[in-house]
Amino acid sequence: MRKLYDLAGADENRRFSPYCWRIRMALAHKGLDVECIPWRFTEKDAISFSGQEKVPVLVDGENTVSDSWEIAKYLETEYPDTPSLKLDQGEVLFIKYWVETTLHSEMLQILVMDIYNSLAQKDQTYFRESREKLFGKALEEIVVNRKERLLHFQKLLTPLRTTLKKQEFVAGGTPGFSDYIVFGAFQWARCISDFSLLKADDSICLWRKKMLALHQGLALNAVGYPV
Ligand SMILES: N[C@@H](CCC(=O)N[C@@H](CS)C(=O)NCC(=O)O)C(=O)O
Repeated sequence: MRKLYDLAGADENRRFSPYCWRIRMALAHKGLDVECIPWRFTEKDAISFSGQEKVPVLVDGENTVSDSWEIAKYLETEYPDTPSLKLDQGEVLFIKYWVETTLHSEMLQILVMDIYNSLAQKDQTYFRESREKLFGKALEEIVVNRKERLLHFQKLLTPLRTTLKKQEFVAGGTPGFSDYIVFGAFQWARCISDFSLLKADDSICLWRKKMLALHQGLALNAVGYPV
């Protein structure tokens, strides 16, 4: 059986990694079954066989692949007869870096306390120490101005919003890995926090609804908060 090491909170069914979500969606896109194994930040030993310390890690028969981008490329090469993730368009890489450097970082500063509060106790110290070092302040201080930050975040979404007014999905008429990359970020938020990132009339909501419903509601049925 194919296995995916997947970040979990105190509740092992709360799976909230944006990087793991892109891969879960990509596997479903290709119709590939997977067993998702709950993994906590401090369980580095459990994935040491992959030669690095982060999830997602995919174990597919004899093959072990880590890093969501490498996994997506692996799936395209290894399963050429399944629906394409449309990785061959070079722009996907731009989406990846835009999401990772801009969206994730803004979202983290909005959600960091919600993440902390949802973590298994053994992960909380590690998470607090590593993230406070990253931002140079206490987690509680990072989120104090999150209402103002939200307005800035919603502005950052303008290119996404405008694109989705003109086409059904980020990748065009049908979803591709670009959609899963962007959606992974929104699903991260939905699984960990009840804080609303989008206004109800934001056109991005329509796309998010479609993404939640894909693959028999894979993302919609996950443990999380209503959007
Ligand atoms: N570049 C990696 C990033 C993966 C990543 O950052 N994963 C997080 C979970 S969302 C992680 O495992 N972090 C471990 C840690 O912070 O110690 C990818 O695309 O897969």
